[in-house]
Amino acid sequence: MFGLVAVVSLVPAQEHKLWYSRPAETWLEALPIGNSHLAGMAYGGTAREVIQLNEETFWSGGPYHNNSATAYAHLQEVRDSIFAGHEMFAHNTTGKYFVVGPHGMRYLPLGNLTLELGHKDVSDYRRELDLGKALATTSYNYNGVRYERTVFASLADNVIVVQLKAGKKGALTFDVGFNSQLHSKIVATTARGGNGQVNLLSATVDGVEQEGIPAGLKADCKVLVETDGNVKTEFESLHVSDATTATLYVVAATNFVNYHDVSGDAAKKNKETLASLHGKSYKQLLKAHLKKYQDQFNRVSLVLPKSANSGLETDRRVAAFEKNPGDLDLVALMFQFGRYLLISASQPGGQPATLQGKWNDRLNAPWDSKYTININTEMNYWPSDVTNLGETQMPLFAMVKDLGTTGALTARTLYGCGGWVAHHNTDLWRIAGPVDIPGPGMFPTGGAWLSTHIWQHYLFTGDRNFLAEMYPTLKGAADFLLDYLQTDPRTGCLVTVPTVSPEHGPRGTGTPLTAGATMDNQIVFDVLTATQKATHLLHPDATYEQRLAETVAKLPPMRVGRYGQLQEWQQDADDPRDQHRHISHLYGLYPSNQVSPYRYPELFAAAATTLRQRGDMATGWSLGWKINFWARMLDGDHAFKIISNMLHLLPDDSKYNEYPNGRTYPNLFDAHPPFQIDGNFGYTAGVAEMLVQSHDGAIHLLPALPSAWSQGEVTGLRTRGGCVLDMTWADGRLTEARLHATLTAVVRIRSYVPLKGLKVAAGECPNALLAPADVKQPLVSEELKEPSHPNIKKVYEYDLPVKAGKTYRIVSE
Ligand code: FUC
Repeated sequence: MFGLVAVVSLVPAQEHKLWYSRPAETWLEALPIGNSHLAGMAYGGTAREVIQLNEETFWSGGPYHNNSATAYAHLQEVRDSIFAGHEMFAHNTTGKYFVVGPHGMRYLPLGNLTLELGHKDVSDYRRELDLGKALATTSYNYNGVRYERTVFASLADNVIVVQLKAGKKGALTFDVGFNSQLHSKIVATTARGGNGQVNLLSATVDGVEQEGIPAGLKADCKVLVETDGNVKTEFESLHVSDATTATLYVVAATNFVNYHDVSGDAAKKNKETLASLHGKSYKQLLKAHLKKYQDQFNRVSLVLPKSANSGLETDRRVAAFEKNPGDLDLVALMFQFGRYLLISASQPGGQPATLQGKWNDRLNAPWDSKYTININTEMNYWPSDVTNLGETQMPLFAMVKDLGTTGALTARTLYGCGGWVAHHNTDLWRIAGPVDIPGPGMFPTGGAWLSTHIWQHYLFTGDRNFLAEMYPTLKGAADFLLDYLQTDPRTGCLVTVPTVSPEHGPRGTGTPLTAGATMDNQIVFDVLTATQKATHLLHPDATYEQRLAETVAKLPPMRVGRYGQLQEWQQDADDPRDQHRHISHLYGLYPSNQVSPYRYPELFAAAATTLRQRGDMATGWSLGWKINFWARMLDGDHAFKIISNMLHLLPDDSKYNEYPNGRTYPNLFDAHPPFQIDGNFGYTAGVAEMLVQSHDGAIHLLPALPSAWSQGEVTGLRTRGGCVLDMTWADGRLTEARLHATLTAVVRIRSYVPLKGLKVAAGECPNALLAPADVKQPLVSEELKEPSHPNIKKVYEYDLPVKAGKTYRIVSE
């Protein structure tokens, strides 16, 4: 019973809006807009509107590297000491000779656009962010007049557009200003041009030095004001009076060209952008923005039932969820908010999303608002492919390519290795050496982890051109590992050394410094097997492929420890009472596919034990990871429990003592706390992972649906193997799915309910893009062996031959 069908939605797509009945008082109540390059936080003020601004290339410092020249001479003694069980010696030695700084530059705020309106005692106030339009609006009555304001960061044109309107002719009077926490110079001008008066506010903002790296960047921000009223300059501001409508065009740029070139001309770039907008009306700009935005956003819809709380304003809704988690529409809103943020923070040609996306108002942002690549940056991009926003990952791939160059020098200088390495942080300048202190810093697989995204993107798209383009970078990550791995004299296995399991050490050694941490073994497995497959596909080379395969065969197997846990380290030294936020050794469960329920139930059971030991509460991003973990544990109810733990309101960081479990701010930003955007993205990826999985030999429909989500519809999720999937379910059972193929192949479908008229699957997975991981048998003692686990339910599997461009309807029996 399958064939071609028209694509019609079974349930009308739901409107998704954040809304509030009062202006934002704090930054965490303000609403984010962005187009990757520019970002803004709109407060919706009436006496005074503030739009806090960021420009994605505005960072401290300038081109530099942090490759320690003193490391290599001490590498062998560090390795020997770890193998001899003297980890503290390795810790101190790497602290002295490897992690020598600089420790990374920081992402800077640009400044604030201010509109002094003087409207006090307003009524009928509402501000909202419409996720369907990427448009923030504010409206209210003042003095008998209705005022309306819209703000958007155009995805089509490189500009933030602000429009103010008065419901009565000539009732709009306000001042436009700019201020910055950084040293800045502001000039307001009005000049007669060929097309009437040109009203311009121009600001130049100085960058800052950090750790001896001189400021290499300056920002330029220009605000062009068009209005039917009068404009005159007043000191450093523009005074608009007696207007009915005013439109502001905000552009910003720096002299950044790339990580080693800062010879750009910021003011010239802005002039060119403003010139490119010339002659385009507000309506045209909005239309172009909507087209580009909706082309991405509308690819996926998720409909879950509403409840009586769904009509509450957004922060109250979050607060109410804790007592009544029946507001499933909030779950869907939060899912789409993650997609909105990803579209707004990361577009081709731009920089990747930082720890705060592109939204940072602090001169000294938490962890410098840089790229923490021992989990956080990777998590930012987990929703990219599965929620059908593949292009948002291009900035990440561009950064990984850069690291392939900067990290080659790091690999050679610190370790005498080929290929390239990056540790646990990087920044705009693409540093690749270790930072901070050895515990987090000595993580030589940050770059390797990023490289796994290349292969995953290929699995989703089957795009050989993309793979060919990124192949040298992927291979470079593998080549580094081939050189870096050492034979562990205690086991004969090949291991990374020195290394850490991110930010966490085993009992007894006093430091995370170790050899062959489980996460590393899993990452190395992924990078080497991906490189072997990519080589075979693109540049067959039997000798190299064999070298990769032989190395993989010598990696340590995963081990199940004395408490039934998956071991985080080679030694059985996990503490079952330890609830550390990093659960790095479950990288193999998610994002990787090395802990298969069907192939290795004992590993699956051990991962469940580890997850239970680590508990259900954590920092924001760690909760984001746990949603994905429980989805991969095929336990929808537990995944939903973690979602519910995330949907606890934290009104502000200053209220943390009153709200110790608060993990979501009033504007739906995720709270570590402080604000870190990775949790938002982890959440969105996690919800997708509950609805479809495609990493373990089949496309698994509704693998982890919570019992409370008994009814719903999702459209447009992507799977590995190039399929786009719509599904509806009722009474907790799949009723119908539509599969849109983008590649011609045989796809294997897995389902908890029997499906009508499909050919029952036979033999190994017929589709290489869906293939499971072929990991080694885990080491587990006889008494800990679990033949099965209650989450592993009976499944039905089918093989469906599909043609690119066609749609297939799948119906349950
Ligand atoms: C790692 C995490 C912290 C935080 C920081 C940015 O150090 O352990 O929780 O997310 O990155």
